[in-house]
Amino acid sequence: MKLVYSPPSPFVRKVTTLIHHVGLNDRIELINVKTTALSVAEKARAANPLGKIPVMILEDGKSMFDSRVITRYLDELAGSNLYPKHNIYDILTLEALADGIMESAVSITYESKLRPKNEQSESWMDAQWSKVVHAVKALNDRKFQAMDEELNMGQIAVACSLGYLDFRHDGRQWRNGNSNLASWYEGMMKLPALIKTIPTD
Ligand SMILES: N[C@@H](CCC(=O)N[C@@H](CS)C(=O)NCC(=O)O)C(=O)O
Repeated sequence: MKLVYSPPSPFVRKVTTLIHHVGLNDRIELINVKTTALSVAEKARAANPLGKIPVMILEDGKSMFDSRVITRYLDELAGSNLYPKHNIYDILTLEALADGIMESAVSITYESKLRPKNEQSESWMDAQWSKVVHAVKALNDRKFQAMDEELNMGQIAVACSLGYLDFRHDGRQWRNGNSNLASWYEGMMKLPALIKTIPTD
């Protein structure tokens, strides 16, 4: 199997964390691409018409995306039970929240890094950041029970989303007023697979 990926992407990190955690490294060849909304990598487009990563290419040549589909597939393949049946919808909801944080945070990165200054919209970036703020506050207030259960994919996704905020939006200081979540994140960052996948440019 092959994974079309890029180390800074938080969506990719969900998948690579799972791969390290369950020890599937030897079975997956990594194809590193640089792709953005404004400049799509050929290899990403060839495997996913949307041009987005992560994309898995299976042994039979079929493509699989997006991150939530790949993580479920690999979890089943490895038998790692990171989506336990008894609270699957809580876990998927937590993962969806984390993915939403990533979407808003990545879109702010694109707006601020890819577009010329005079075309950037501060109010649009503020609106995206406001989604992040509300999501982080809800996590801090422990509105999602799956955060405090055995290790699951929702928790890994949340850790990847917060790691991305540190990586690209450090100046916005998500920890302010969210010390409860900051301690939870510190605990998560003891997981070796999360340490191995800390984002880099
Ligand atoms: N919903 C997708 C989102 C993936 C995504 O947006 N990936 C970004 C990298 S962080 C990307 O490929 N951007 C290129 C683009 O938007 O064309 C997932 O969960 O995999």
